[in-house]
Amino acid sequence: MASLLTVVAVLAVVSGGLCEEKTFLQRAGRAFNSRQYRSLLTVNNGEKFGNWTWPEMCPDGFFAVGFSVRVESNQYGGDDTALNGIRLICAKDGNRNFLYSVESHTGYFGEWSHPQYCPTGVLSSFQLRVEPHQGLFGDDTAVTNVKFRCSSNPMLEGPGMTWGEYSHWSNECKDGGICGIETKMEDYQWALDDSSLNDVRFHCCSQKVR
Ligand SMILES: [Ca+2]
Ligand SMILES: [Ca+2]
Repeated sequence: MASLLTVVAVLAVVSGGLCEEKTFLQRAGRAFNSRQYRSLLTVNNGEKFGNWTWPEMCPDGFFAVGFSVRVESNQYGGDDTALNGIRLICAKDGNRNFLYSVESHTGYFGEWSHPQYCPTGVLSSFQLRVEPHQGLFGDDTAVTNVKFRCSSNPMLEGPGMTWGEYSHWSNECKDGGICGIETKMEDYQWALDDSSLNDVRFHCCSQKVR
């Protein structure tokens, strides 16, 4: 009996290890942009530089369950950009071993953070922290951080910068969850003042539509 239990324990360890190694995570890009969505979640404190770029959607049946951010550290006297991008991680039916990511157009500065996940459920609303325009000779950064609320209620805050203020919470995506992203991005300014990410909006998909 002892040897049988040992075998079971060894098998459990081995299969656990294999599952971790087999986690599938692939960028979806624009491959699933024909997915139907119900609404766009927006906030009203986005900055004015740049243009809306392109949407990227999780595949049908997938919803965002986590995210990471690309953030440039404090450049002090140099040109700061703070948040450069947000990457949504999409899962289907709570299976966290088979994932896609979407991010729309992201900026060129900083490092991607470790992903943060809802313990259960999906991302359902967000707040954006934005530093207002710093004037003609100031150093603009625009979006500096983001928070998401999970459908299971926990709130996740990115490891962004503390400049500026948070918006109100966006509308809540009920009976489904966040399923896509589109960024408003200032083009690279060469030797001038970069702000990178200026605003973001998220697609809200219903659980039922396939
Ligand atoms: Ca600076
Ligand atoms: Ca700047």
